[in-house]
Amino acid sequence: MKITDAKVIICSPGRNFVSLKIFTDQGVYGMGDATLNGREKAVATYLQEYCIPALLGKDPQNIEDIWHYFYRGVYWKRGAVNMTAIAAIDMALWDIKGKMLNTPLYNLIGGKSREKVLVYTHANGKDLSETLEKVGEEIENGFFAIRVQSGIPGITHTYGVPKDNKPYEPAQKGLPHEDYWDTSKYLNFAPKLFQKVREKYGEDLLLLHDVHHRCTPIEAARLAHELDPFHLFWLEDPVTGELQEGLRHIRKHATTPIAIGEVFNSVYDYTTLFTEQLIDFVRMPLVHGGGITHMLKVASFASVFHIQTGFHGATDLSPINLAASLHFDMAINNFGIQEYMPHQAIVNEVFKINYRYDKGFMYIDDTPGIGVDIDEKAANKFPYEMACLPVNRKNDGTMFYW
Ligand code: KDG
Ligand code: MG
Repeated sequence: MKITDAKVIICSPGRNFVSLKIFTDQGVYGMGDATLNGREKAVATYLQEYCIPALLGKDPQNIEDIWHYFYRGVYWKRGAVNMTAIAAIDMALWDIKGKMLNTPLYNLIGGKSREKVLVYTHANGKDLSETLEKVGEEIENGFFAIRVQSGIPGITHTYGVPKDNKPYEPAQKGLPHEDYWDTSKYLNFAPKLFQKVREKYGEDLLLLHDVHHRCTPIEAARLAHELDPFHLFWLEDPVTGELQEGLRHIRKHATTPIAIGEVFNSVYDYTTLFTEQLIDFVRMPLVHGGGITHMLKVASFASVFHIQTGFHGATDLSPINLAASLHFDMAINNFGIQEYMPHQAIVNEVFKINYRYDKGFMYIDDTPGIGVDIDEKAANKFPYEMACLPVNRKNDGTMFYW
């Protein structure tokens, strides 16, 4: 069997997505997600200029070998652009294998470990009272795991809270917009928010919160400690994760579970975090983490240390990634939870999906392979529009993490 052709499809139904389609001499093709929010064309060009020419003629059945060809073979290992391109190739190859063997992806990676996938959604409000209302609405929608983010008194616009009641989408057209951030205001407010949520909705709700990389290790330790009484399911990205040792501070002071890694792309980003048991959930998604082949290894490594998965699933990851993640979530033993931010309806005009949400869980059908296809005619109606994630400054103008 041989790869005969491959193409990159860039479209923007409400937001930008990059997809890879790999064709074979057996008439079967595979689909992979290659979307890297705000840097879409970097991955697309890398695929078009360097990866696709090298793929032609290779046997798509040899997924492991092709993975290492693009990981080791380029010499320049790791990095978000590289690992996203490898992920797209890898997903498309697993999709082809499933189609050739006429079986869904979850059967190729161990079969079903469960019948449905626990998901969490987002509840966001411009202030505390609106946030409490939104939590109530999501409970009505059947969710029992909810990520809570709120506007903070004294900060005009906060991460995770949509502007002007629009659907949440942090990337904005053109070059990056500038936001403003104040950690001390946030640290004073966050414990009050979770106290109110618990008072109003009780102990049973699974509560999650995303710090979005904005604390120093010692600030994160204070926050995690002050949130301990509210028994969060997880506290996400309390610190920017490059300094793996920084997580030790949090562990010394708190038992709030920690999720980290949506901006990671390699198992080597996790070695200290795993072996010292500094985290509880792996956030790195298939699409940025080198695909299914690499993430199977990361998940196995994590399982040794009682660490579970909780894959990133924001709307800037395409339906192909979401479907592949759901197969993965179904199959592995140490699955924890899956983030689920529904795409806007217009996205499903382009992507034909095989999953559904019902009462707090996601279900995936048994279409062979990953099971998501793209309608290229529909995709052509939505051309790429440059959009970037914002940048953050402190009130004296200092550049900060977004
Ligand atoms: O592209 C960036 C978003 O995916 C990210 O800001 C969303 O942090 C996020 C989350 O946890 O969903
Ligand atoms: Mg996050």
